[in-house]
Amino acid sequence: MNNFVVGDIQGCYKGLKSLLNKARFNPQQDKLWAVGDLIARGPNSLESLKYLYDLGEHFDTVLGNHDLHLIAMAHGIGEPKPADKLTKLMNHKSFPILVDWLMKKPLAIKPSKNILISHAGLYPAWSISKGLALSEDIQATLQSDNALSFLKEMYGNTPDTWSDDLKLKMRRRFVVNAFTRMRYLNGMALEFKTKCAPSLAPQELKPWFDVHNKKLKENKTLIFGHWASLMGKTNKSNIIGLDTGFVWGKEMSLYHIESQQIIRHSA
Ligand SMILES: [Mn+2]
Repeated sequence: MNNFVVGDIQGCYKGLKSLLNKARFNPQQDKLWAVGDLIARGPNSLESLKYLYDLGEHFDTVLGNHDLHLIAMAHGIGEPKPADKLTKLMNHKSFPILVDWLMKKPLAIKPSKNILISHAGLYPAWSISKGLALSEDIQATLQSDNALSFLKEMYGNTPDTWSDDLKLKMRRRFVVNAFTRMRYLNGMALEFKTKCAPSLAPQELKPWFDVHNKKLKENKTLIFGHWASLMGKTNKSNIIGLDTGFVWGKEMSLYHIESQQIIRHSA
């Protein structure tokens, strides 16, 4: 059995299928993991989500910012943007089933002992086990009677810095932002505006993976997506960036866990 981790799919069903064919992914034997942002922006969000759902136990994912926004919209919170091309998905008879399925997914997941997958990365003050515990709280909340109030309170850029003393609502918002929207930090504060590659960023900003995490052991690998302008370049062998901007005409990336090789498919 092979384990593969795919970067941001963003509704690019044909690209996903081409990449899986190139890697000889066997949907009966292998397992596909995803870094989230399964949908939005690309042309085939419905087909992408149905295909991944139909993989059953041979697929798992974390939630990205677009997936969480889809869940919120399914609850009447926020409007779909025309650029997200989600109308067909949201009007389809399977939409409620697909949303229920997504709502059971976590923000962080361990495909094996020394690997953590999340959409945007791991906030540098957190250990992997702390990140997993914080993710479990959000996952449980999404499956509870509090899901609607959580979704309503989820949006916003504050607080920008973690503290163990944050009250529940602010703690959950920070956890969602760190796991699904983080790119740069200014000190320990999340900065949400800058999306460019590190060589072009203001000096005071550091990519999250360049802020030393003294709770992260050297034998641990972090896999993330979300940041297309990085084009996978983190300059660290244990930090694997898989968003390589397929939806923007570049490449879709697939990490084979057993061989540590990356397979790419160009748009
Ligand atoms: Mn994203």
